[in-house]
Amino acid sequence: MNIIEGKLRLKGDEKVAIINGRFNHIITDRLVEGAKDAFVRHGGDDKNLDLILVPGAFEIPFALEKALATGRYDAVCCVGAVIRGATPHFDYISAEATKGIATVALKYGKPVSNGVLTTDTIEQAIERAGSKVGNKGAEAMVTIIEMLDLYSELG
Ligand code: INI
Repeated sequence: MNIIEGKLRLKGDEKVAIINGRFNHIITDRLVEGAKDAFVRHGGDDKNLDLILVPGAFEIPFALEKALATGRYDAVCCVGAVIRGATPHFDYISAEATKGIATVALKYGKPVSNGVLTTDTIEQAIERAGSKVGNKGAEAMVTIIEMLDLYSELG
């Protein structure tokens, strides 16, 4: 059986954007840090990494659509934090962000990852933004790196 699987390697010339929904920026700033660190550690060039800021997770799919339409990016890593405790419309925002990211990604056929935290409490968000449960921004960037390699394998 032939197994086709992306490797965690970058050539160094990949152009990647991080889109960050700034709402709950105490958390999302840490996700951006994690994503940037993962990009550079895997051989990405800091000069090829753009950070696009939007007000909240709801706006991420709109910026994603615009960013991919420019043709400038090989992949986009989306990060944000939707926290139920502080969000009466939690379900609406998290569902729209998730659905929108997937819809736009399918339209452009480029690697896109969803690093938008959806948690019940701020404590759970902190745990996923560089403490007990790791950094979901870093994980989202690693996903992009694997998918970039897989897409180049698949041609
Ligand atoms: N946006 C988030 O990213 N996370 C949240 O927890 C949140 N809360 O709590 O409301 C949030 N709201 C803003 C939303 O994403 C939009 O920016 C806003 O509705 C304007 O369109």
